[in-house]
Amino acid sequence: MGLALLILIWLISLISTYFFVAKTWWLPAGASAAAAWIDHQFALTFVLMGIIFLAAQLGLGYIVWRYSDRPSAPPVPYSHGNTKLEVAWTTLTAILFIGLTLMGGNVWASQRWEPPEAGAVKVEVTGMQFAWYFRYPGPDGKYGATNPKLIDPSSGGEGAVGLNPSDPASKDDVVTGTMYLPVNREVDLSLRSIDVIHSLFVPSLRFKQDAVPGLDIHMHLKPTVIGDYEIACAELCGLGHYKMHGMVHVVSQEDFDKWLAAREAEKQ
Ligand SMILES: [Cu+2]
Repeated sequence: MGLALLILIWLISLISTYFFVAKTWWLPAGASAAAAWIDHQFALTFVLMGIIFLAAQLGLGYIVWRYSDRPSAPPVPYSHGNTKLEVAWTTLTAILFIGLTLMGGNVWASQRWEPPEAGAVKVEVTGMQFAWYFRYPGPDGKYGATNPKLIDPSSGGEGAVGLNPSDPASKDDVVTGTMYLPVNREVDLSLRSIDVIHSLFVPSLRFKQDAVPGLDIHMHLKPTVIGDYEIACAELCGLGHYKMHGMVHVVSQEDFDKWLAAREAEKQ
């Protein structure tokens, strides 16, 4: 029985380690300025945790076999524990977890707390059950006022985000259901939600941030590769959560300007 358990524990540990090493279910190729940094942080965590996981599970399998109940097994002495060992592994675990948190916090802070580069493209993202809307402030660079009383999700577009048409700054605001971003330009995102908590998740851009009702959350990122990337909602937000899906099209500055000009023209 001890040998069967040893084989089972070792097999489960080695097979699950294989999937991490082979990167079978890994993130898609990174397409933003912070991607390399974030991937490095992921890899560091997985390698350190992987070594500890393997050592612990292989050790567990060995002990289960070595001390299983059979006539030839060595007697197991009663133990009160070892204070020195307990202090040592608690301290090591604390250093590891706090260290990784501080390092990961740096990556996050670079997108959250440090201000975006000057001249960043402003895009406001609004999450609602069950769609994403994207608002561009237009040539004046200013978002028009919104009013919760004007929110009408069934109207789509401007009505869905509650844009107030009587505010002059709202005249040139463009609201779309698909996000366009110019490549190699910093993007100043402003995240809102009109009902429950949603989370804007763009795996290729290594971006994930909650949109919370009542908050205007700023994050910035810089897409570096032209392409079409999938957006998902990463917060279970209701029955239609699974279909709360969208696309980011990262295009050249020229194509972006053309696209935005065409949306402005549609408003006239
Ligand atoms: Cu959602």
